[in-house]
This record gives sequence, C-alpha cells and structure tokens, in this order.
Amino acid sequence: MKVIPDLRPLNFVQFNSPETQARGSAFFDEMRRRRTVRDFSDRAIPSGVLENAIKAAGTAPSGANLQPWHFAVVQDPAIKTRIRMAAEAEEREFYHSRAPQEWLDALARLGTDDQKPFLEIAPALVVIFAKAYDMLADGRTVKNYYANESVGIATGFLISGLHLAGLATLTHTPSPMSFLNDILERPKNERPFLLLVVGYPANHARVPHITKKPLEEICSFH
Ligand code: IYR
Repeated sequence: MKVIPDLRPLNFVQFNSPETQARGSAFFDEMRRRRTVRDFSDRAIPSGVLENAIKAAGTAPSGANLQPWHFAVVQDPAIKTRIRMAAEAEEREFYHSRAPQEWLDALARLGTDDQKPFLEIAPALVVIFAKAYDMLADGRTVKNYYANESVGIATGFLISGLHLAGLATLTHTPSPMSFLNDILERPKNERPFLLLVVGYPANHARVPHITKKPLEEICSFH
C-alpha cells in the first residue's frame, strides 16, 4: 500500500539580515562560554529544567525520524554511588593498564584521573543510550538508521540546552560503559552513548586553559 506523506505548512520564523547576524553572533558568544566542568556542587537543579532540555534533545533530526535514543536521568544517591563505583573500576583499569601512553599524554593537560567524585556529588546524571534497533512488542526488531549520528546530534542539543539554561555539564565516557545497562536495567538494544553529568560548578571549580581551533583551521568555503 502506498503511503501518502502528510505534508503541512512549515511555520518558519524569518528574521531580517541584521537580526539574523545578531542572533548568530549571540549564539556563538553563548556557546563559547561553555566549559566542561569536573568540580560540581550538590546544588539542586531547578525543577523542569532537565525535562525541557531532554524534550529539546528529542526534537533533534534523526535517521527516518526514528528517534533512536533514550535518556536515563539518575538522581537517586544510591544509584549514583553504584555508577561511581563501577565507573571508577573501569577508569582504574584504563589509567593504570589499558590506556596507551600516547592517550595518557593527550589527557595529561586536562588533569583527569581515575577518581570520579562528581558522579556522586552532582545532582543529576543523564545517561544517553543509542538504539541501533527497536524491539517491537511481539519480539521483532526494526533497524534504526544513522543511530550514532542521530544520538550525537540530540546530545549536542541537550548539552546546548542545559548550558543556555545556566547549568554546567561534563561529557563523561567511562569505557566500556555496559555496566550502565545493568545498573539502569536498560534493554540490550540500548547501548550507552555518553554519561552527561549535570549541575552547578563547585565554588572552587577550575578548568584547564585550552583553546579552540580558529575558523580558518576548521572550515573551508567552496
Ligand atoms: N574516560 C576517562 C579518560 C578520558 C578520555 C578522554 I578522550 C577525555 O577527553 C577525558 C577523559 C576519564 O573520564 O577520565
């Protein structure tokens, strides 16, 4: 049976050129302020902010609009503790045996190590899962297209939304992350993509002095 697409008016919001330039520039100024934070305070996140940021992430474009993501929000202290214990076990392996020296050298300037207290201190962890396929109620599976790309875009929306709302985030990728399926009781078609730590920075928070590549280095016009 042929499916007829249900096409509706776009409702595109148009701005004049100066407004478009000002908005583009304001967005850059907002985003360039964002820093990954590793020292969190336990200050609570105002209600509704996480939900709205995740709803915004859920508006991301995705392969065939299949929305192959799941966002697990962890606020329960006991679950955060379990995640910290499991992540630190993996990180000890990583820092003390698995990581090649070249990788450790690349990380040295960030000052990271196998201690992850932020996993317990920060008020919320958002674990983003990617679904390579979906499972129907009858047990059949349906493939998702471009799942990684789609979830990466949604995660970008989420990080941007939380930053614009006034929260700090840390993109954390303990590796391997399959312990997150066990602790959060997520099904096997969901693969942990990223663990996002969310909250406010501690008063004493410091960040490494890093620079971003200039436009000329990251962009070519054709
Ligand atoms: N997962 C480890 C190591 C690490 C790896 C990269 I690539 C980073 O940008 C930062 C850290 C950790 O979280 O410490």
